[in-house]
Amino acid sequence: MPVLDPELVDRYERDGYLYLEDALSPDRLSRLREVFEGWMEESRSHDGPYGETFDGRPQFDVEPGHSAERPALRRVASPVEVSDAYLDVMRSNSALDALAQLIGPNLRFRESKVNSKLPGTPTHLKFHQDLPFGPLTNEDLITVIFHLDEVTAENGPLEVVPGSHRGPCTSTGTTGSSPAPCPPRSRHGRGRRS
Ligand SMILES: O=C(O)CCC(=O)C(=O)O
Repeated sequence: MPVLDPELVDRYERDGYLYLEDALSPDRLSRLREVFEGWMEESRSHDGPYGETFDGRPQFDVEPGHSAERPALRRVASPVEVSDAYLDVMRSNSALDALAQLIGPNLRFRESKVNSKLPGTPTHLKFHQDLPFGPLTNEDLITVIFHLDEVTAENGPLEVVPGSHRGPCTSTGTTGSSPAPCPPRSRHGRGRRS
């Protein structure tokens, strides 16, 4: 079912991103926040990465300087594996219909994570392109980000470069992992599906 009007579809194709307001209800947002706060509490009893995802990565990762007194959980890998609230949002949310409209209805879920941007922490998520950092081999992919807190200019807002999805692909920037070389452009490329 189309949920985006043609002007928004054109904007997505031109800029490479869309901002959808009120994508989750306040109830669902506060449930996600509550679960995250529980994880933050739990992290007090760990002094390094802990837990394990189905594919063998640490589930919970903490900032350098994390302690029981000042817990600093910076990332939850695959929260959908350990929380019904996150799983429920992944399975059903208003962005899904928009995704189906933009890249086609035969969607496959790839991964989920929570990035927590705590004040004054040493972890910096610098400008990067996901293609070499995934690394990804196919451009028929959309990242959906739900902001759990109010986003302000001061609290580590996501910034985008409109149109940069058209290239060039650069392996610069860092998320703490090494980028792969830019892959050749996929056969299908990005574009509207009929
Ligand atoms: O959390 C953010 O603001 C950006 C996340 C991102 O770009 C990434 O995880 O690749």
